Amino acid sequence: MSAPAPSSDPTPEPAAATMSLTRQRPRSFIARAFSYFKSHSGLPRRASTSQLSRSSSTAASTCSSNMSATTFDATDALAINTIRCLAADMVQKANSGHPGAPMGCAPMAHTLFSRFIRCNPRNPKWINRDRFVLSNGHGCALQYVMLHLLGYDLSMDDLKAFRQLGSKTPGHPEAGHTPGIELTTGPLGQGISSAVGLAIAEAHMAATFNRPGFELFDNYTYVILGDGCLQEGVASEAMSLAGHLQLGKLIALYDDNHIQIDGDTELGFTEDVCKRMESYGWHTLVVSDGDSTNPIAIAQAVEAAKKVTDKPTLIKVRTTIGFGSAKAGQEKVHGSPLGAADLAHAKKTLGLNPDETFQVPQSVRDLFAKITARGVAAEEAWNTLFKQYQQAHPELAAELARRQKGELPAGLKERLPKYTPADAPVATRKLSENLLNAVAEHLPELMGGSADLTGSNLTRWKTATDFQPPATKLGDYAGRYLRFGVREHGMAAICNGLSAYGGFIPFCATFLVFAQYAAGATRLSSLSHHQVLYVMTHDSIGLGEDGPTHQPIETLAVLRATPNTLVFRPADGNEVSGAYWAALTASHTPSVFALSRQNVPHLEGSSADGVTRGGYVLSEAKNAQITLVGTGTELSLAVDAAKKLREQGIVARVVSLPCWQLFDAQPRAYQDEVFPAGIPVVSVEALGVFGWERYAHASVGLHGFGASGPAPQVYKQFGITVEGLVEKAQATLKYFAGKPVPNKLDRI
Ligand SMILES: Cc1ncc(C[n+]2csc(CCOP(=O)(O)OP(=O)(O)O)c2C)c(N)n1
Ligand SMILES: [Mg+2]
Repeated sequence: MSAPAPSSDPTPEPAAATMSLTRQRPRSFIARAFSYFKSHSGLPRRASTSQLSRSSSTAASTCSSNMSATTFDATDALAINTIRCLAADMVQKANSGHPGAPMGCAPMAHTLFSRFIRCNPRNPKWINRDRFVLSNGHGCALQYVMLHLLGYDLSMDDLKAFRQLGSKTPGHPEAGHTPGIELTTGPLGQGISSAVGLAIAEAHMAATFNRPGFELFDNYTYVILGDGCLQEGVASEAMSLAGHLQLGKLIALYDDNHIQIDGDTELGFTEDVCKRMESYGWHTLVVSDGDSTNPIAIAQAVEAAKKVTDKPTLIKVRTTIGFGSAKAGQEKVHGSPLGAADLAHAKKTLGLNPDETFQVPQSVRDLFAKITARGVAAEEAWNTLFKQYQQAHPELAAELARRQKGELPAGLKERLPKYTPADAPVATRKLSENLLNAVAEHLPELMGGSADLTGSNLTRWKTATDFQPPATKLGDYAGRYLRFGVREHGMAAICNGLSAYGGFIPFCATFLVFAQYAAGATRLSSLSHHQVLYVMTHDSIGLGEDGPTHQPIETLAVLRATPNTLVFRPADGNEVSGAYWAALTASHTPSVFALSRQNVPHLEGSSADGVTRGGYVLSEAKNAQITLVGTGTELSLAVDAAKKLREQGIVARVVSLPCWQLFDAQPRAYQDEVFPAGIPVVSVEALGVFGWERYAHASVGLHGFGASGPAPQVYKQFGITVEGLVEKAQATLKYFAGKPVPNKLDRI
């Protein structure tokens, strides 16, 4: 196992060091610049006064002379080791969890929270707070300890209930569940990617609301991330975009411990991470000793990062996983309790009482009380500023307050387009564009874009400005249209970050089939209650010639199966309006719009209000013998099939079911009106039939992948036609002749 290599040359070189703080240099420079602060023994040491003053004076010589004083004392050292031991105690008590990352990352977390992060534990939702994201979420014992010490509503008993049912301290951080947790993390790569969204949000809010003398928004986004996060593709997508967007207030600390579950990172992760990040447009720094309880080098690096305002910064911090444990530096300490003997050993090594658990020395409590007070005061000062802002800019202040409350602008519903059957047939993606053109100007919290399919997804409204660094002259930070590039997964994760920031309704777009590229993040939209609008076009075999690679046969089934997700497949203009309205008013739920490439007629009886109930009767018929149910582009097939059946003396009624989740939430009496008992149901959808057995006795749809060809021919090949539906209806009636028809709504 590679532990931090002791430096062979402890003499700092001021000139080289100064350069290293603004730009990543070859390791030799950096190692020498920071090695002075290193614990050469590899073991922790108490910060002595002489060491501190020496480090401090060296700090001044290695950085620009006006750097704010950043010194640490013995209480800081004790705090860092207390954090390490508390996290290890939590894992030990839970008999499961990850002690290694918290013990290794404690100096970084302490430095950030004690010296940099402005947050008010008494009001975790203060809008201009600095955001902290633990992207290596398996190390969450660390985050819970920090939140506890800072005075968030997280007690010592909550720490003791780590990973237990019903606790505030679940096995990975869950946004909305624990006060102070900004983002759900644990699926590696998500945290850093959504943090890019947080940083975009800050830049946009600042450009929109700040006025001379009123820096309402200037918060930083700090991230700790590990090897796993940097290995994940989603992180590359989002970090690449962050570099392009020049998000200078995004600062990521990389827990460079050379260890992951399988062992040393030598096994499969040997790239030069800093070089990669630099090529993405990031500023990079290296701290060669991240273990020290005198973490001045980390503090200096963060200070240096803050000075670079046109690039995000990655600080690669060399740490030792499980620092203090006898298993330090080994993968064994990644994800198992230390065990009683090793835990006692660690406490002893780190200068704490080996016989005590969950100990917090009074001096550490006192230190954190000061940090908390500083955060409370920071918000108070901001509140005073905001009061003055209200006087100076009353309209902007009211607008900001509205957005923070999550209230939609007055009169928005009236702006949604309405259609009649006399209107010309048009693709539902185009109807979505019409809607965006009608509402986007009046809905400033709407921000998003497409993964390089703007012309296909039709998501850019006529008056949109791109969100771009002003220096590029391609747009500005007040712009609301994001050019995500072909980065579907990063795009969805970024939207989660925008939503988590507050005051936004983010949207993103691609072909429906590529929602599966984004699945890691779309799942977290649902779990974390992020209101993200997914505009997913080319929603069936109806996309035609691009063929089965692009035809989303199973995608809607997955999304429909995901809890807290609204999936809409609207059939025409009124249904598109209904779908958007339902999504805009579902403030804690993501929505997916499955939209067509091909034109649809506006149907008699179609209803925006009906969509908000999930399903409704499009055309009723007395003494009906069969119900035809469809969604999206196939609803008109059901209407035509009903007419054909009528010619044959068979009475059919037609139901539109654009959103299963909303329909399932209706009272049973309403559901019974839509699907009356005793009448067989036949469904039609140009997708896989999976799932339709919930409502239908027979289904017209796909039983395998689609095919490449002009859409009408592809429909014909798979029998998704008026004739195919008529035949299926006839067969269904024949099957049930003289037999009872089971009620599909009867579920135990
Ligand atoms: C997307 C995803 N894949 C796999 C895992 C399981 N997992 C949790 S931690 C981990 C290793 C991560 O290594 P690193 O980030 O270096 O963490 P360290 O061991 O240094 O704490 C893995 C594979 C996960 N949480 N998320
Ligand atoms: Mg690691």
